[in-house]
Amino acid sequence: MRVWIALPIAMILFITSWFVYFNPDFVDDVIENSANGDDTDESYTLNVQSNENWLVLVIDFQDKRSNTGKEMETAESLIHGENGVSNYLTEMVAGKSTFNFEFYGDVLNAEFAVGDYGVDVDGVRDAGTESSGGANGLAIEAITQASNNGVNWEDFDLNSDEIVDRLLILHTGGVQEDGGNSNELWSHFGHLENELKFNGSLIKTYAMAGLKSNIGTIAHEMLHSFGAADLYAVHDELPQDNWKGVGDFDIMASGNWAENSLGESRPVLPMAATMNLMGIDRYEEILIDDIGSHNEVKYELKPMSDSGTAYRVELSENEFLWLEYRQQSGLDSELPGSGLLVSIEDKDVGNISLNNVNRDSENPYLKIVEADGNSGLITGSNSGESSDLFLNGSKLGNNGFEIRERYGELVSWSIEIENMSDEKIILNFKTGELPIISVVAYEHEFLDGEPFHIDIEAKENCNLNAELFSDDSRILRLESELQIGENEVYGVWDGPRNSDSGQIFGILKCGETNQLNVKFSWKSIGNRIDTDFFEGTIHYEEVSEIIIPLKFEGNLSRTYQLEFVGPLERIANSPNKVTLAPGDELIVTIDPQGLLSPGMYARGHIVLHDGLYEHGIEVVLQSEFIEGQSFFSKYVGSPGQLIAISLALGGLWFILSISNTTKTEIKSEDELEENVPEDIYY
Ligand SMILES: [Ca+2]
Ligand SMILES: [Ca+2]
Ligand SMILES: [Ca+2]
Repeated sequence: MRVWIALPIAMILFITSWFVYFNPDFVDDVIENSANGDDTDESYTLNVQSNENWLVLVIDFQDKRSNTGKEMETAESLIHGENGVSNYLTEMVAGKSTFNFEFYGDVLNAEFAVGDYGVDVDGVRDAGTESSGGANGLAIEAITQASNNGVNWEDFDLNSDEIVDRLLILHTGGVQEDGGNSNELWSHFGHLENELKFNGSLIKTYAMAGLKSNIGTIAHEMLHSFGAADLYAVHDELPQDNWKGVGDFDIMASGNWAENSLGESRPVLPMAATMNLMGIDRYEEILIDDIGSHNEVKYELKPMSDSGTAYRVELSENEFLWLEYRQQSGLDSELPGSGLLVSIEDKDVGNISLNNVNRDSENPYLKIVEADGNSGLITGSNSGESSDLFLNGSKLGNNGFEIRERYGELVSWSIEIENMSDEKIILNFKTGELPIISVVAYEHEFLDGEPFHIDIEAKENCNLNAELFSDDSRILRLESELQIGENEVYGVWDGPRNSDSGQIFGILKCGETNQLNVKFSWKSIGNRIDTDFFEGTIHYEEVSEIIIPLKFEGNLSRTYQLEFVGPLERIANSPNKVTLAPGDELIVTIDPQGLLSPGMYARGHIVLHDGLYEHGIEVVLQSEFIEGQSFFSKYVGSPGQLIAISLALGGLWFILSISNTTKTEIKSEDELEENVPEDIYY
């Protein structure tokens, strides 16, 4: 090669190499941003709008080409059929919104076979082959083809923020959720790993189901677009829990599987709390302070399947009791029974926008108050039964079925079903003496020697006194001069504990006046974890262990269940359960499963659970090219550094080629570029 060609190119490569070597973060950040999902990325959803407009795309597969035109007809009948999706949505909003569906004219054609998209890899649903891109890849193909053929995306951006809000993709393959094999696709609401942009409109999310999915599943996935969360027990990390969430009472739990006697899909309505999440205005608030002490108010509830209105009562901050008349009629024909459905929603649990709420039956976001008290949904012995509903004459609150808020206070009111007919339920809401104090926090677990403490908010000054009984035969005394506002109160036990856990119950008084009937659970624990962050390196393709040093409070051992959250979940596979004592380290096995390349970061949280206790350790792992601390691995850890070295080698190649110029033909620039040794780093 001639010197005047080779030398400048070599110089550019050396300089670039120098820059990249000393600024590897630049390259690494680019790689990380393009290769990793972000676990803090919140779901993009938009509540139900008064004029809904949905784009429906139908796509077939390379091994299942449609040629009859029947697929569009099937799609039309799923949406517009007598008991189809459109009818479901219209009744769900009690006619308060209109739903329009635009069917894209032709069946779109996916490049690969069903199994290429649907194959599950290492337990990851529909990961797909590398070339197909799995379920996400199928969505991208459908969206791109439709766009190239002239879809006007703005029509489906209902709030004009340039983000497309309503998109349903129906495919012609089998469906895994309904007994299909693992090479088929699970219906889902998906987020595109890399959002698409067409004519200024961003596409971030889509709902996907199959033409073989039932109406309930299609509607369930579409409801995620409105902000509804899954309400079956999504916490499959904790195997002991057989909880069914809210079961057959909500389309977002198992209510999407309801069928009539002919086996036709008849999904039930969402519960009132879910409707509220989706911005559907179908409830009214019962305000206890407005009712005042020693008063009675009657409320009428029409069936939710007949455009009824639900009621909501605040129990404590961000905690609500929901009351709704669910009747086996209309959309709710296939409910387990008819009556007053009572549920408790705790908005402080989980993260709704991450669809991570009903994780743990001990700490639920939304749970049914089962009128039969048999906890069938909690234990998983059934997914809802008619006896879960309250009927004529039932009482609940501080009389009849006890309702306590999350801090153990018995409510200061009661509800009686005075009359229940096919048309309506009449409730009699009755208040007792409304308290001037309220428990706003309490510590339910103690290291040995730690005092019992609660936080109490007072509306007036109060000379707090209480003698509470613990079921391990002890007495806990609380005495404090409470000022208006929040007060920290410590208890004094009359003796050492006689068991590891129990309940404390009794009456909190101000002076001589009874204020609150309380029941606290308590538990003795061996330790708490005090480590919040860990950063380390792992081999990019071999199975390895990370050792996380831990700081503890307390001196004894404690057993934790482990959950891996975020991208970390895909490579961390054990342990699930571990017993830790001061001095122990947490050892986690990492299996990259071919997902990592050198220098990539895997982030996430390791969450340690024990009952209501949850402690997260933020983890940042960087994958290394070569294991160990050899000279090479110290200097070559990241793709940036590898790129730097390849650039330098490229430069060297040009320098060396100078001496051969007399024998070498002149190469075109394209060929020169091809000769830069790109293949070293992957
Ligand atoms: Ca699959
Ligand atoms: Ca939008
Ligand atoms: Ca039950």
